[in-house]
Amino acid sequence: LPLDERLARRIVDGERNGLEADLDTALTQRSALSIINDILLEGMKTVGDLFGSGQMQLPFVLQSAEVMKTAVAYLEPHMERAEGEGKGTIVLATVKGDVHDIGKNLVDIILSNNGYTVVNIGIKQPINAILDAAEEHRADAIGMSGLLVKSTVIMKENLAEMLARGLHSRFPVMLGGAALTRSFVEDDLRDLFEGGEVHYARDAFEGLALMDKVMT
Ligand code: B1M
Repeated sequence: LPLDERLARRIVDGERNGLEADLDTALTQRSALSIINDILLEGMKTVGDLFGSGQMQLPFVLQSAEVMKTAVAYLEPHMERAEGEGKGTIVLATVKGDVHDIGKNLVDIILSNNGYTVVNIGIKQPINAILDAAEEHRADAIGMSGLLVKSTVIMKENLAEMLARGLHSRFPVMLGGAALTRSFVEDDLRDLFEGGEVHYARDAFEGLALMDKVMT
């Protein structure tokens, strides 16, 4: 197989042997970010399709996710870092009940490489933990990720909780993850979050652009 296809295949098959060597070769041809976005994420998409249609079982999805994480960790030192720092602090979490963190961690990498301080508190985080971290680190914004449909409900509850505590005007919120839609966030949730700021980011780059806008 050609290198690109072989790399995507490694994600689908959860095949780690020889991964670093292939990544090294790929790095001579394209940027680390392009390897992630244009090759590895395509593999992850195939995994999602196969799992969704019942052609792949969960333990294999987990293996694919592990290879994806290994690849991202290997590529991270090769990513460009933009000049400047101190653009702001954001607390990032995957919401309560949700373990998916590959996307959240990509957002972390992209923001960290572009001048933000990211406090990544991990997966399955209840709103209390998110708000405690935001207070403790004097965050300028809160980012919540979630991939399950039920996580969209949790996000809504989290915003309601922020509103109830009067914290909506203090922390702008960015939401992301595959189960969300732009209209759900920008129409439904925004209506609920009156007096606060809630934004949708389709991917890590939109997340960065959004943060740059929110912070100015
Ligand atoms: Co799960 N899973 N999974 N899974 N999994 C999905 C999400 C699913 C769509 C698969 C499917 O059915 N086709 C489905 C959800 C269905 C639904 O809710 N309607 C699903 C399911 C059902 C489940 C379980 C319930 C399965 C089970 O146990 N029976 C279970 C849930 C456990 C739980 O959370 N409580 C489960 C478990 C797992 C694994 C553990 C095996 C593994 C996760 C490993 C890990 O993350 N450490 C896993 C995986 C890998 C997937 C798929 C295949 C891939 C997800 C992924 O990493 N994509 C996924 C299929 C899919 O998404 N279509 C699926 C790559 C990643 C980069 O994309 O996270 O979307 P994503 O991030 C994007 C954007 O969304 C955005 O930026 C990123 C790109 O730049 N973004 C943000 C994300 N967060 C952001 C935050 C921001 C801004 C942008 O600001 C804060």
